[in-house]
Amino acid sequence: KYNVESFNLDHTKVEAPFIRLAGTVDGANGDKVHKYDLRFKQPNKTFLKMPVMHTLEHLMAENMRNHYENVIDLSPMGCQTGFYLTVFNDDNSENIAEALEKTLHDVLEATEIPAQNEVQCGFAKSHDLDGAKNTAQEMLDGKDAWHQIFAE
Ligand code: HCS
Repeated sequence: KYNVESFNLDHTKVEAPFIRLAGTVDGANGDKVHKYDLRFKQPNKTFLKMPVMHTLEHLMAENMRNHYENVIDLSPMGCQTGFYLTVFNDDNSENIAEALEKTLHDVLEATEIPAQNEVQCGFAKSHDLDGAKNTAQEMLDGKDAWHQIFAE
């Protein structure tokens, strides 16, 4: 049985913000799929409001792929403290940090939200561009600590 890695992480011991390689799955043909935990908020202390998360998801899902070609998916965590980024064949979180930094700068520059319409999105009213920008700035401000996952 493949277990849910996150259920085995002690969320009281981590210190957000951070980037964490959360798991790797070997494909049958030699490719590896890596799942990263991009943690923006401290678990059980703070959280991202849904419209903010949603706008960050749209902007990051679109812009991350311009900076980094191995993206499979970027999706919000249900606990509203961060995102999962799933990629092919790259277990070096430095590369992820580099792409995330560029992507968050794109969020700061954004003038519109990609796919914010009822054809392309399932809850087009639930967005917050200013909130997403504030969160992107906050995440960038914590960049020097992205490599440190656990509190000392
Ligand atoms: N999580 C999706 C985008 C949905 S709006 C993706 O492809 O990264």
